[in-house]
Amino acid sequence: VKLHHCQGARSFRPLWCLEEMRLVYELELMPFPPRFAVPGYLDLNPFGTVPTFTDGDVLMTESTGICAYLVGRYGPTPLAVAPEEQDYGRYLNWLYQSDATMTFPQTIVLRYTRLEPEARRLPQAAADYTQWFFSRLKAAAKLLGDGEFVAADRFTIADIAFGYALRLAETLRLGAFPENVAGYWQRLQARDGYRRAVERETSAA
Ligand SMILES: N[C@@H](CCC(=O)N[C@@H](CS)C(=O)NCC(=O)O)C(=O)O
Repeated sequence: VKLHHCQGARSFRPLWCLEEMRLVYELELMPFPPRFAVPGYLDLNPFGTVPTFTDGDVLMTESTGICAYLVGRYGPTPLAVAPEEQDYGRYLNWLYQSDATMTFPQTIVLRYTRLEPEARRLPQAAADYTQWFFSRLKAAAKLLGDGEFVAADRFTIADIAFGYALRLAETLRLGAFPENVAGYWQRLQARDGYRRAVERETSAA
């Protein structure tokens, strides 16, 4: 399997999953944004975004969807929660909300504080979407409670999905996390799989 990745981008989710599962893979690290920076990239992925993941004829472009593919196709693994398990719904909810609710507002902040040229920056949009993120994070903190992981009392790809949203917020220096979320994020970063993913990303860079 092959993963196209840019440093710090959402493609870190499948990279982390590949490392947690100890699968063999090829990593292509590209400059950001690849749609402009990598000639021909749009022919591979018409969205021009990262990740792009290929497995033979399979082409995928959604970071959390790729994690779900990996645990389904290359499992069984405790990283997946099965439909028979009590926390299946909770697991799916965290999987989806981690990108749609917890990552999306941050991309607006990123764009209008850093990626756009000075003249097109929008401090008000950045401030509003930072606030949007923190009100969602407050709700997420309530759902997490004093749990060690987000679902099923074990580390799963739902933690990878949510963990990346926290990684991005930290990179963007959006502000302090609620205490239980801060402790949770520390625990995730102490994992061997997380560290291997960071090392692989760093050495590829
Ligand atoms: N929902 C997609 C979003 C993918 C996405 O928008 N990736 C960003 C990086 S985090 C990107 O490639 N942006 C560059 C662009 O839009 O050209 C996912 O979770 O993978």
